[in-house]
Amino acid sequence: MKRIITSFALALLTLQACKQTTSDNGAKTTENSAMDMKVSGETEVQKKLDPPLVPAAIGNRAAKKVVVHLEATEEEGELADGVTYKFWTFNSTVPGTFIRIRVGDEVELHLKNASNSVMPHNIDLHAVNGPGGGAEATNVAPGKEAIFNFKALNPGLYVYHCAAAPVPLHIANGMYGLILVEPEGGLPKVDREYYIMQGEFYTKGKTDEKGLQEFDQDKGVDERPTYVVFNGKKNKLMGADALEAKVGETVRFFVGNGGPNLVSSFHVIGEIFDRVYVEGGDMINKNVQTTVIPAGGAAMVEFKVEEPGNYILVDHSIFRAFNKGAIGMLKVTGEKNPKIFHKVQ
Ligand SMILES: [Cu+2]
Repeated sequence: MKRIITSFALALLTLQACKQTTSDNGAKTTENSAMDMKVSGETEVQKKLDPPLVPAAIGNRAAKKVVVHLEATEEEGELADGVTYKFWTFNSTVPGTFIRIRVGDEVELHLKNASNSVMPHNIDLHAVNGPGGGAEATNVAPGKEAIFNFKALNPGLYVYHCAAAPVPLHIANGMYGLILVEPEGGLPKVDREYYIMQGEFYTKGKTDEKGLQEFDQDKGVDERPTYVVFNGKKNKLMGADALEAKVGETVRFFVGNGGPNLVSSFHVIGEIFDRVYVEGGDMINKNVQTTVIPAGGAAMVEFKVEEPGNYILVDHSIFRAFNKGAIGMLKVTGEKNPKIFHKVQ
């Protein structure tokens, strides 16, 4: 009897020692074990791809050192057809370049500020454990470069943004993006991945008023955006820029919300999210119609496309979609499937 009790106590102790969080997606990393992970192999220089594209999946590789280059820029671009705006960006796109690493990776992040910038900029990555998410360490004057190192301890999909003063202005002008920290062993394989980030813009002129538009501080404070958009432009992901998939494929959207003010109710008309990584973390919700994405937050949504057609992406706070620009399209091609969907008359 004594021996049984001893072995039971031993088993309990072992269980305690191995305590770890096992998430729905099979991630088995604790912050402590991530901290102890050694990096190995060749240093990777992260590829710069423009949204809605993302770097290839990490898969099963070991933790390594990754060098990320970002450049803060201030440049004019199109906010809507015939409407221009002086955007502040990371790597000349809104949102900025998608950063893709795995838990345990050591990142050497270079933030350059373009020589023709007027303002200092920096970066706060929500994936970082450390003061300001790196903001103080990267405050950089025009023409200069700052470098800081961090180790990714927590898997998930995280927002990064500029946090230079005045913070709301830097975010309102488009300085945000996403960083994905994949769990050990990677994310489940899917056929397509796309990067979508919502943000609001506050202009002096009304929605669609032509010409170069200035930032409107009062509208910003009052949370009355002139534009709510995906990927930096009204109706950006429509027409030639629509996303694509084929019947039978699985699709994953990395969806972020830069804000600066609004919470997004992300929805795809005619589809149901089979899986949502709630708030970009480990928890998975299934069979979701609309997912809430807070300002400064993100979510991963996955679904299989069963029927050809045009599927419309919206913020289901619906005036934002049809009047202010938070609308996009996923074009699905392939064989019709009358068992799933057909018009009778
Ligand atoms: Cu900035």
